[in-house]
Amino acid sequence: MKRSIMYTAVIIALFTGVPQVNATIHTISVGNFFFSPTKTTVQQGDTVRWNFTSVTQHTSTSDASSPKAWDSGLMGSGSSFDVIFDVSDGPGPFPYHCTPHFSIMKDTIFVSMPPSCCVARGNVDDVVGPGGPIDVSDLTYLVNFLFKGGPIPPCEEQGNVDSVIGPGGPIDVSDLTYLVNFLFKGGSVPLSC
Ligand SMILES: [Cu+2]
Repeated sequence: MKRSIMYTAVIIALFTGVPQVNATIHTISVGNFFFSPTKTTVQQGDTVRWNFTSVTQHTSTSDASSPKAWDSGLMGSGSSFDVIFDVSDGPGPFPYHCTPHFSIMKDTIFVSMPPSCCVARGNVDDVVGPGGPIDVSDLTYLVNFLFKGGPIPPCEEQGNVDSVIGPGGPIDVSDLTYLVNFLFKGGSVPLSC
């Protein structure tokens, strides 16, 4: 009984008062008849913001082949439109265009994936390894990411505690459950990278 009360207290503590880190905002100007800069590369969790600068209206609209769909609709000078490229969107690339000027206004957003970063699954907050401990700070990081809009794990695979699917596998509540079981309930060690 005592153990489960302590466990509950830890979880409640984790849901409150964890500081957050803001992701980067990448700005792209939309003029007559261009996007600038083009071929922007972002990190997972970053925002791309299109600032429309011309009186003539344009759009930022994902191509049919883009793994993520968005459409700003027609926007004129002074308007802006944001898209967040999240872990669940995968690595892309994400081609897009301006609907009325699709033949001349084209661009692509790239999302960089951390390459072969995995030291130990469950070591969610640490890319400095090997030997970094799997501890409560990893649990805190994962809760913050999943429920509080916190930063993505520095190595996605390490946040993917219960999976051997590798980069692109989802980080979800089952990973949190696996980590809680390991840390507090004598559950299995997180799977190998
Ligand atoms: Cu246009």
